[in-house]
Amino acid sequence: MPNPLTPLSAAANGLMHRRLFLKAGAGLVGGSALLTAQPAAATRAAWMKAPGRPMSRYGAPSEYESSVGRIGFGVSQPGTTGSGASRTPLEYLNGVITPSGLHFERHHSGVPDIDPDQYQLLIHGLVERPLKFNLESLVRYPMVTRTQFLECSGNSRALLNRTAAPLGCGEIHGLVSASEWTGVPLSILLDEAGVTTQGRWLVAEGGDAAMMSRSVPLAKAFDDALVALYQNGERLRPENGYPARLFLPGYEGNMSIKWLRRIAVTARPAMTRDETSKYTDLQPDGTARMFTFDMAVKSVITSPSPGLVLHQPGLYQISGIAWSGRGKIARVEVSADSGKSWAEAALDEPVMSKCLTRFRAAWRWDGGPTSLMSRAIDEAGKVQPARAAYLEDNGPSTSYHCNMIQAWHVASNGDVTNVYV
Ligand SMILES: Nc1nc2c(c(=O)[nH]1)N[C@H]1C(S)=C(S)[C@@H](COP(=O)(O)O)O[C@H]1N2
Ligand SMILES: [Mo]
Repeated sequence: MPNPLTPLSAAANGLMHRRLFLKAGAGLVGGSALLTAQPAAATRAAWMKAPGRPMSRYGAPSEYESSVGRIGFGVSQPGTTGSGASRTPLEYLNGVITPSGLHFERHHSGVPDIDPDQYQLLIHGLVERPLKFNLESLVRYPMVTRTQFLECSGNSRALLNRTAAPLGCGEIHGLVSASEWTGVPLSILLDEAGVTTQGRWLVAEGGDAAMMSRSVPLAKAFDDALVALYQNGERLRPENGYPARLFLPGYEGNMSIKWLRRIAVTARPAMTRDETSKYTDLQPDGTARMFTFDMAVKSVITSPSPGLVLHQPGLYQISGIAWSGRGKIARVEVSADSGKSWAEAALDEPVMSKCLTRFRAAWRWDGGPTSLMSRAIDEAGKVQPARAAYLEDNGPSTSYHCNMIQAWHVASNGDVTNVYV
């Protein structure tokens, strides 16, 4: 039996209407301030009694936040230093932009140290005029800025484990980040080179020791592909492709070739190692699904999530991120009763295409055990699937593009854990 719904409830077990997050409703969710205000003049804290520190050349987070860092950093097999991944600590962030220093990293052979003065990008193959660019020439082309996510197609793979692993939000889902990317539309460079009528694909190659190579349909290249030079206002970080990377909005992260050194226009895909032996999904009928470009619609509650304990019953803000490689997020629904009833969450504006979208819902926790879940729907009408439905559709051998619904169990002592419902 669902709980009786009060006028402000939107679903069972304490989920409240999203209008609480509109201005007029803000007062209704207030009242959690720690102390009643005292006259301010009475006391002066230690940090008010002497002048503070001087300016700094390049700012860093507060030292009190020093525990916040990339997850899995430094974990790699002997002899493979720099090959592997580190993840964004999603549960400690809010809004949608990932600070550049916390953007997830996925390197197949470490971070190359590229001298910007020696950097070159070659465009050749089925073009009328093969072209070579250096950084100085690249920055003279028209640039655009877009705030969009990048997600490794191996993200959230831990949910495929038979039993729910005792992992946190960033550990499971932290191979997604969002940045403001600025760069030159690839279409402009391709137009200058003059793609011939046989050109259908391009092969992009990285300037790292792995020489990561992927085939990209020319339609994507002419749609919204960028040669990205700036990330969150500053030059790309070395870990994310300095001095230039391919950025393919909404596509699996592997295709956004970092340290981009060469683009060859071709008639057919090149069938590189990273689109044949890797980044393909074995289907129940024994065939392999390849060229799975778009990242599917997905969401996860970042708070509450494991490691963030609920200290007492009462009012909480459920908050999380939702995204889709197919466009904008249309709606996010939240459940506080293990998926039996759902309430629509409020979305932070602006909702951007192929970007993370922050959602919020007010929840009155009665102190009882339950599971919290979120479910995203994108503008293409795709709905994030439940775990059972995902497994049925994709079979047991897939390991990329996992977008099933995440459930967080809240115990009566306030501990939050990964569960399957
Ligand atoms: N040259 C090169 N490009 C690369 C990779 C790489 O190892 N080398 N890794 C790919 C993978 S698998 C992903 S998910 C993204 C990760 O980008 P990031 O490290 O900036 O988060 O870059 C892609 N581009
Ligand atoms: Mo990846």
